[in-house]
Amino acid sequence: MYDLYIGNKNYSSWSLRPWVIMRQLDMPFKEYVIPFGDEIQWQTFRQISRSGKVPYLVEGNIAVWDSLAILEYLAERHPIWPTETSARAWARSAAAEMHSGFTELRNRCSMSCGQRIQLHEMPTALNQEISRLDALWNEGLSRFGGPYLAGEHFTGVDAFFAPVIFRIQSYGLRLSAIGSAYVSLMLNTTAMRDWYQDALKEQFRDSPHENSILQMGTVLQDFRARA
Ligand SMILES: N[C@@H](CCC(=O)N[C@@H](CS)C(=O)NCC(=O)O)C(=O)O
Repeated sequence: MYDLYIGNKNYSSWSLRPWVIMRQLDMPFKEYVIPFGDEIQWQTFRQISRSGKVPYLVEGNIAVWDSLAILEYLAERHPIWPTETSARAWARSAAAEMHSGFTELRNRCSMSCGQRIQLHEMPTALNQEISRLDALWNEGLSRFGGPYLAGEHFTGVDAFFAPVIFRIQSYGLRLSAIGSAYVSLMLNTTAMRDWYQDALKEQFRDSPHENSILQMGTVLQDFRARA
């Protein structure tokens, strides 16, 4: 049994990555949600976590932090990465590209699963990242035959792009027909639906996240439970 510490489901993009694959692959785990902005909970959490950040995984006396390290730890025992070598190499490369890149998308389109937002502007750098994302997804889907990015099964690379799936939905970002079909498929997986439903139930609001969204765009709809 694993213990997984995560942030609010509405906002915590990094937490979604391990959670979604652990749920999708039916791994036994207990989740602990640490709401952003709740100082008491964060202070308590910082006493057990080395980085003070979520996601954070504990198994017995072993602790693992950072979403990439957590997936690699789980990969020692679970089918996180594709079995075929070239698919695995591609999946790891694409996941690493997401982990260290797409900063414009990350900064301008803060994850907020339950909201629909119209961005004030679409700078060239953001359009370039969306084109790159679309090209990358098209490459994986055509090379490995879909329906997931590296082939028949939901793997670590799908988990790494899961937060982007919610960002595309929230900000109405436009992709090719193949890219859009992949977004729909992902939104309909059991694990993504479960996360989304939990996110909508959250009544907690974190001012830094809310303010960053208002700075970048106009909120068109908010499906979250009333604060
Ligand atoms: N690179 C890390 C990033 C983790 C991260 O920044 N987590 C955010 C929440 S989504 C956090 O814990 N923020 C709280 C803080 O910095 O105090 C990962 O992949 O896990």
